Amino acid sequence: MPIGVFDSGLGGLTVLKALRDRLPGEHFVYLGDNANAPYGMRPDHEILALTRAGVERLFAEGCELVILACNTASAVALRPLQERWLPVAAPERRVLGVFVPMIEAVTGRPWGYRGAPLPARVSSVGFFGTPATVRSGAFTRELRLRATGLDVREIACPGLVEAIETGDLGSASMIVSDRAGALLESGAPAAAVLGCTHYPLVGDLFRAALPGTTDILSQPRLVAESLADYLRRHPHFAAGCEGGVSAMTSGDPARVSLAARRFDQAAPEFRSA
Ligand code: DGN
Repeated sequence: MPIGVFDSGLGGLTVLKALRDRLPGEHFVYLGDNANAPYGMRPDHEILALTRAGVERLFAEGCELVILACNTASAVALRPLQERWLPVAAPERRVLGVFVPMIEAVTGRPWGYRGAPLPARVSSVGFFGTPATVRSGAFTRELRLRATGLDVREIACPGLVEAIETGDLGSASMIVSDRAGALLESGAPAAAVLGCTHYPLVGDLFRAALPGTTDILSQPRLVAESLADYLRRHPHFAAGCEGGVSAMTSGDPARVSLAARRFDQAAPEFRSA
């Protein structure tokens, strides 16, 4: 059966590309909620309702496993969906987010670790995200369950998604250097997470604004590695159909297909959800 990939819009194509590169034998169905994007400035109850609707749409496409490529949806909606909705609505299906692979990379131990919190692989980490993701505090909360003595600093980057979507690199550059400056006020962290689907698209700006000693973790690559590992442990969610990709949007398919090529030259043609 196909694997669903949900995003608020087109940013999740960065994750989809890494998934396709790492798992060429899988079939992915991508759903971008372009009609309602961006999510980053929305209240939590809207993000939850929209994410649930997106997951239901992907379930209707036959996906039994859905990845929330969107950090905002992962931060705000994943736990409520996994804990309260899924066990009742579709107990045999799974929804995974993009935070777990980052937590594993920072702590240096697997998600399933259930012992007492231990010192992490790194001593300090900076996390850049949308205002909704940072407001949720989900990254820090999940880390603190597993790691002691870790200096975690979350930095919201309002307006950065919008600047990237409109191709306004001047504004993007100003926002990145301002926000990196805010992070560096209390010293350079050992690692930094670009915790938004869009930020890897301006990864060079973050690289230039942060010292060379700060290790920038690549979320799309880590998410793809983590999914490959998950499928090894849960083989019944893997393949069973030919490798490939299809894409749906809640927005205007022609316009979205055109915009998608700006994110990824090889982006698939979108159909209406
Ligand atoms: N996909 C969102 C995220 O990763 O946080 C960014 C776009 C948005 O909806 N704000």
